[in-house]
Amino acid sequence: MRAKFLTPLLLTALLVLPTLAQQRVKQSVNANWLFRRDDGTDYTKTPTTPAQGWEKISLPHTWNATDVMDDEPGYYRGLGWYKKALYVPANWQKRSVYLYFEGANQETEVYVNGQLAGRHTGGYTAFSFPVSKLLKFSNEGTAANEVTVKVNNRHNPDIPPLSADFTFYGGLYRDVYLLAADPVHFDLDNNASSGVFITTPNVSAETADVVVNGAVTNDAATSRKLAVLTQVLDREGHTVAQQRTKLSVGAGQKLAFKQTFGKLRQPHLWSPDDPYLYRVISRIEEGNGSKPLDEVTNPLGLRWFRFDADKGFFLNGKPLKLIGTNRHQDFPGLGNALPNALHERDVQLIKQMGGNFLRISHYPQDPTVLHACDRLGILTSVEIPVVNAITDSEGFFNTCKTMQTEMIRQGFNHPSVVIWNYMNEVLLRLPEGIKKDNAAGQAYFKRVAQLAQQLEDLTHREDPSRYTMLVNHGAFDLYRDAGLTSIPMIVGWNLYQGWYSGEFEGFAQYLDQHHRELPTKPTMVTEYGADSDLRLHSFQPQRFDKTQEYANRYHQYYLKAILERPFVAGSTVWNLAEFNSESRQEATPHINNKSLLTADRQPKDAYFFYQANLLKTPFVKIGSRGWTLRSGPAASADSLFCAQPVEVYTNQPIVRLQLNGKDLGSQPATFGVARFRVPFVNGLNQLSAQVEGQPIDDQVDIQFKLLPQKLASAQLPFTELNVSLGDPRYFTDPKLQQVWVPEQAYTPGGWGYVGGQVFKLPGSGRLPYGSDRNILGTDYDAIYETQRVGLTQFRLDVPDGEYEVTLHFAELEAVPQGEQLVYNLGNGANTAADKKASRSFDVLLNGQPVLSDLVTANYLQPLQAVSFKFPVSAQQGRGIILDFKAKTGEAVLNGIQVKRLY
Ligand code: GCB
Repeated sequence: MRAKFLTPLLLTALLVLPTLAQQRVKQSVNANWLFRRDDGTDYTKTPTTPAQGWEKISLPHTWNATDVMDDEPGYYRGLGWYKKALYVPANWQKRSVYLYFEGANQETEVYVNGQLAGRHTGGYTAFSFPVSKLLKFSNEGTAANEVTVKVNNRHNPDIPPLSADFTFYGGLYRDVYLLAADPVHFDLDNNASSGVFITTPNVSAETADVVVNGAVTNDAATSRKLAVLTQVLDREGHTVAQQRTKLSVGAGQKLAFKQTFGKLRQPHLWSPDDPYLYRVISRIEEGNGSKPLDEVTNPLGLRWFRFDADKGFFLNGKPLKLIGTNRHQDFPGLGNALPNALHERDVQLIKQMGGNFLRISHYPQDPTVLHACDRLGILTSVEIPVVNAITDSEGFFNTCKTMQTEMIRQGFNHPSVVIWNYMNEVLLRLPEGIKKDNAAGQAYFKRVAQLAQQLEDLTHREDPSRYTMLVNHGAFDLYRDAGLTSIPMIVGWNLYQGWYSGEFEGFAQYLDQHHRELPTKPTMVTEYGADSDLRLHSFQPQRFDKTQEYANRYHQYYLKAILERPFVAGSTVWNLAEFNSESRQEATPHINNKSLLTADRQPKDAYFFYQANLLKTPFVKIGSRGWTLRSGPAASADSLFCAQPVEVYTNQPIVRLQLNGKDLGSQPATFGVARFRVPFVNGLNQLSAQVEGQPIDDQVDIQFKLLPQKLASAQLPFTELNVSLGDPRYFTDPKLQQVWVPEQAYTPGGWGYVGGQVFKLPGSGRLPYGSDRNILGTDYDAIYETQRVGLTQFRLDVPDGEYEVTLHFAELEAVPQGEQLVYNLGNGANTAADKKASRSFDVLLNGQPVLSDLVTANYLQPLQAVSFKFPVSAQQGRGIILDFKAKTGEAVLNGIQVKRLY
């Protein structure tokens, strides 16, 4: 049937038809569930009122919200049971009722009244099952139906991801819905999709063609004469086009329909700056439209786009550099079971950063995410979780294909989606016995390429209008030789030069290599990032020191290199926010902190740096917001300030800075950053930044603990000192409001160590100092991970008085762990050859032995934090002297705190 086009005058007059009550009903059923872990019982058949061992919960829920943060390696990966009493109204008896799950990780069986409704494999896509035949309705004298859901997050070699740098939280962690439709309805059995698929084969500034494909199911007992009415509505609700298609659908039949809306005039285009959405309402009618039977609504964004190997990305005919982040779907304390508002908040944060792109990594996420992207104007790529490796089995191949199909069909109508991706760094972890250059390796690479090709072909069949992408780690030849750079339409690179290995410059060179060697292949930088633990700071940042300052330098280099290369279509920072990766150790165990935001979504300086470079409205922010408790030595023996660098982020040319009302002058901003040296004084430092000619400014209050060069200084009376040994970094503890300063050598009148050297993990290719192991029994891993080895004294020439001294130790030389779990994207980097420590030493405090025979057999246990607190009196101007007397091997010290009591 031909589309009917309406004149603008008529359009404004037409409003949406009223929705009728008896159409499709969809209601969440998240409340009042019961949960228990596996105890060997089959709970599909047990009665509804379980007495013991069941926990009352509501959805979304995961059973791993807390065990992923404890000191026990691993987290529960197994079976969990959910039960719910479900009341279904009597008037649904003749309707088609479905249970719809937005996602459950990762193998799910759903039972209704003890009978299997369906099974689903894979943790990140939605699924739904028809349940009408299994239900009891409330007029049948029975109170409730019992829904039992069995969920398993065990490792299953046939289900991706096999391994990855994130946590595979188990549970019913997304919303569950009950849906009741007329027996005549839009297809409800198509991979939990909406059953209606919209494409926009031709869009220009002048006209747009819209095609609607779908299917109508007739589950009624008789054949029906029907019509599908589809209306395209603008944002105000005016109908801009509509079309009615007649269908005769036999009993039990499913019939496809297609509606083509040619040449919609002057479409209001969708773009990041103006994410204009139309709505497409499709309705099944019977008898001249008087009886609507079913209705679905889908978003419609009119835009066109292309990727070019030389010039990057174009949206609506104009070049647009795609800049944004990746995202994981977890939050502290909640695991992956987030309320929708937190999903949406992350998309808002990308928008507020000035970003226009989100790589939804490494798996499809809650439907809220794509809705928010459509609405806020964030372009996206979505991917299935084929990460690190594949299993060469029919089961694995089939699961991947099902996942890809579900992902595409479920996300099909979102205008924000421009790319479907299907692999991430698939050659990072070669399975047992497989080497790059052995025959098994060659056979494996061939299978990976076959799977990639199958997913590529499937994606083109499912959705020829989007681009495909395959994402690799920075091993160019490996992926090229395996054929993986020629299969997808876009090659994504995850590049960490200057982090896992090499120097920053290697990043730019790598991009240029891509352009040179794959001149026809569009590319994106799909990941780049550096760890930054907001508590750690350094003025001599080094690779792998996890300080915010190193991460700042990293991003400042990378973004510039990306923007300078038009052939790079876009980039996504790894990662928007810190996320849980249970097997990670390092300064904050279980957390990957390569991010622009902390786990609870507080901005790091790098977030401001992106704002300064991306926002179009005037912007200024003083960096160090998360570093409002600082410390440092006075500039000289008699000065009362300490000059330290502060970065101000702005998109304006010049910034003026004031400290406590005193002008510190102006600095030009280069690539979004103006750099100052601020003479911090003891106590409160109020910094304020202004930009000329703009009504914007910014203020930060920083508390500074000025350390006198001579501890007996009358002007700066000694109160406390916290020193991290073997460490050039500052560590601020926001909870205890304490600041730890880097170690220094003792000088008379001052404080510091005597003798020894900085601990360095033997054979570690990338750690500049210290260890990256989880130190048990503490939240202050960073303090215990560094150490001075072989010191003979630690001295403080404090004035006479009463003090408390706390010594912190952890033995860092430890036997190797079974598996090195932390990601290693460098070249043979993390090959630390651990050895068993052999040391024994005594500690004397002002001549008194306070610790005798510290050995691994007593307190000095490997990777275990231990601390000792001692009261001490400083008398006759002798200060505090700690002597470290080694009997076997060398003495060590990880941290020291000295506090004046009175
Ligand atoms: C990667 C992976 C990502 C990791 C990241 C990292 O390349 O794709 O899953 O989390 O590196 O931080 O090592």
